[in-house]
Amino acid sequence: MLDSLRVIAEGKTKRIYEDPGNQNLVIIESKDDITAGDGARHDVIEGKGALATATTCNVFKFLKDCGAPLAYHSRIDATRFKSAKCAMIPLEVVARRVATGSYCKRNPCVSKGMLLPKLVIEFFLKTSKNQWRGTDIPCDDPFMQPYGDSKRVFNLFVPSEPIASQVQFGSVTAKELFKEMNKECEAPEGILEEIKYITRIVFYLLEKAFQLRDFVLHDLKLEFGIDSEGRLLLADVVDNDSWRLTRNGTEYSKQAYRDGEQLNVVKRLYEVVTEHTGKFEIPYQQLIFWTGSSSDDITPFKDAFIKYLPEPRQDVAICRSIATREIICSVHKAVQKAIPDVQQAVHDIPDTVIIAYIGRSNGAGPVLSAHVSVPVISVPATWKEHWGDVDSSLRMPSDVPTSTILEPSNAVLHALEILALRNPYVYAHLRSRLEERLVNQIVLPE
Ligand code: OK8
Repeated sequence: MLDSLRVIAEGKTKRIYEDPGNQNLVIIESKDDITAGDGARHDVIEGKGALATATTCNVFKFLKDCGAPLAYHSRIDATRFKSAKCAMIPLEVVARRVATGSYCKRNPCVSKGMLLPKLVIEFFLKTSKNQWRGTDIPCDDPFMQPYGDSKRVFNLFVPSEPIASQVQFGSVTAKELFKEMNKECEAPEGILEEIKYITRIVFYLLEKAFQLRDFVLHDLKLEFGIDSEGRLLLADVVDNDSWRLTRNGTEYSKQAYRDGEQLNVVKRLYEVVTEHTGKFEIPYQQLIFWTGSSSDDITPFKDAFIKYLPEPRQDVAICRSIATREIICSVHKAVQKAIPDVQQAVHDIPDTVIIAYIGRSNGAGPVLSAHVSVPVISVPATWKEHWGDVDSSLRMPSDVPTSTILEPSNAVLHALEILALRNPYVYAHLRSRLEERLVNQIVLPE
């Protein structure tokens, strides 16, 4: 059956076929080959193609649930899946949380293993046979360094040499990238910015999903394409060859093969990663807004919730994953109702955080906190007029661990940070916002 399909492209580790049933789709088949050093090392590991397909499909299904724009369509069998037919953008897009690999070669003043609190996003130009648009170049996949603050022009460098000791051997503009694909593109710089944004979000989603399974994602390589309707999509594959990934300091990704690990060990590492990616998920969680009266206006909390957790930008099915619930009940006046209500709500969705927004004597948060085992954040509603209201949730008896936050938006952010500990979707959005104001600092030796 496969023999009768037309091969559109073939690389070292995969083959792309036309889909005979749909001209807008292709079939991506993973092979058992594993290579390193641009083909310098090459082996065949029986079953690697099936592990690569399973990992890619696990990752793409998870990313789809999170609203990422994907070319991925559906799995066919052990080694093949369907994907939207895309004109591929000739870029390898790398996100880095930890300095390693070619990054350290280009930046020798950065020590290997240094944490990059602000994700570094890099572009490499995808080339083959040391050629770019008919011109000889000294290496394949050169590093693209933005020219000054320009988002339009990139100077080209050998990726494995210190940048400081090189003179660029050429340059490429955003427009030329899309010309190469025979796509006329009106705002190529905008597409590159969008690629960076999607890469960041995808990295954060996978970073948290792996953290929850005790892995550390160090870096990640993605590729993008544009489908027949002009949509920018994350395409190609995302498998154990696409990242560096450790657990208890042991390398589990293709880096283990690059480092010379035995093939049977490499296969076992790939099996473990496939198994864990199959368990990636978005948990079902709840944020309760508890007020003491219908006169307590929770609009600022709802606004903050939308600010920190915007609706996904893509038109795809999405579980936003956090159910919000409003409960109006004076704990002073109806304690006999409040306690079973809060206990039932937490029983229904155990992964819950409660914000108690109460005017005057804001003892509701502390009382709720004493009767459930989830975090309760007390927000005194009338502290501006009566500072003394704050005291009623500050000095607590033992075993009443409520926290007190004055600003509604900080209370919501605090609640989301708690939920983000177990929720890749929430983590991705909070982290994206946070990193807008972070910088990476290099400590130079004295
Ligand atoms: C890639 C991030 C890390 O298969 C070959 O022959 C070439 C192959 C290799 O292993 O040498 N190259 O497939 C590749 N290049 C980069 N990455 C690849 N998968 C990933 O990109 O997560 C790599 O795993 C940065 O890599 P760096 O530090 O080498 O630039």
